[in-house]
Amino acid sequence: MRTWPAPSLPGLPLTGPPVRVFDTATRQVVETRPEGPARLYVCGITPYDATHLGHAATYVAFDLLHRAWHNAGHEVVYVQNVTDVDDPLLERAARDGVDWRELAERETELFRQDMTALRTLPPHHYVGVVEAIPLVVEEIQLLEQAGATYRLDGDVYYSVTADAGFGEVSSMLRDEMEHLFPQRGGDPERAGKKDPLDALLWRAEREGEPSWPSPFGAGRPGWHIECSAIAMAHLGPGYDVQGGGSDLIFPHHEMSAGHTQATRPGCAFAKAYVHTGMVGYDGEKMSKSLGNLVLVSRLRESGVDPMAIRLALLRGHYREDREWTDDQVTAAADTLAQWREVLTGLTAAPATPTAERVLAALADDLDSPAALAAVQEWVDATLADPAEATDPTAPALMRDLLDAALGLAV
Ligand code: 5CA
Ligand code: ZN
Repeated sequence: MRTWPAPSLPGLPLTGPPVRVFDTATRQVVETRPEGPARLYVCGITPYDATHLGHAATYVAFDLLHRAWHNAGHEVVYVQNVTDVDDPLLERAARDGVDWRELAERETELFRQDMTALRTLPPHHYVGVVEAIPLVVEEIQLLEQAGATYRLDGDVYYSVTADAGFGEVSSMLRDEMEHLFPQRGGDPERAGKKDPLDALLWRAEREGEPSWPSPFGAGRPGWHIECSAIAMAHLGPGYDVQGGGSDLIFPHHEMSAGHTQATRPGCAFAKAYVHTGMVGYDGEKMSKSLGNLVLVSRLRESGVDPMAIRLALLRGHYREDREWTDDQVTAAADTLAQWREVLTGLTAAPATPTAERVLAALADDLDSPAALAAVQEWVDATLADPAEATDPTAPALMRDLLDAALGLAV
């Protein structure tokens, strides 16, 4: 798929430290150790509605990781999918009487525009499921050969018992898995399944729905297999970070990892699994199904500076669940106005120590609140003491730092 245009990325005169992230599977902060390019996969949108601030928070968080790796001197290969055929998309298209392909393309295009406005670095491979169907079919065939599948009325299921490591991504107890599975696309009640948690790999053609020919009969992919197949084709096993919101820990990331590990014994799907907290609004998780959305595109249309949206999102730590309130963007706009004034000065307080602190904070599990606090201290020092604010190189360095490390064009 077409991705979106890359924002400019200034080079910095200093290098950031090795990047550490909280890994859900081992429940600790781990140092990433890319061998060759750093390899990142982030689960993309299901394009049946416009980008809301929860999505934006998640993609901005992984953009910080992309930038932290870049600033630590790594080349990065970033892959993101688009779930452009799945139940919620087909249901929404049917409800609204639009072609599912048109709906998907329209919302994906809006997402590209939102991501461009927010200055998130684009993925190198932006892959829709529809275009990845041959990859999905191949991956299901590998699972079949590994004895990890069974048929049920024309559908193909994955046996969770096939991966000895099942449960290692989420560390969830069976009870919790059974509770979450039906809420997140699973069908534990379906008669004939070997285990209620077994996941659908291929759904046989149904009246009025799109389908593609395959060795298992005409049909379409289940959800989790798309991310296994796309990640394996573009990154390979043991890639550095699998990312997404915490609502994807189970079943989605557990299953995507399991699908891959069942066919490649001894290989981990990813080295670390990184999850963002949920952004809420009016006391509930912001979600397309609940409809309590604050849309990035709507804020932009109403004249809000996208950099104020980005700054407001960066003020929370990516791992915390948080509540969006409408005043956050106004407060962020005020801060940006103050920073812009300081940055247009001919001199400022020396900025190298601040740059070191900012890069260190971001390399330490993407601690954007600490990075922003360091920036604010520098701004305050520059404003408070003109005698200290005499460094002519500082404004340019800070401008480049804000852009390269935080994605803020100020
Ligand atoms: N297409 C699948 C992934 S393969 C999907 O989950 N799509 S989505 O459109 O529902 O979500 C896209 C991304 O935004 C996912 O990483 C999801 O975890 C994240 N996300 C969804 N809602 C929120 C929220 N309220 N706060 C933070 N992140 C969210
Ligand atoms: Zn995914």
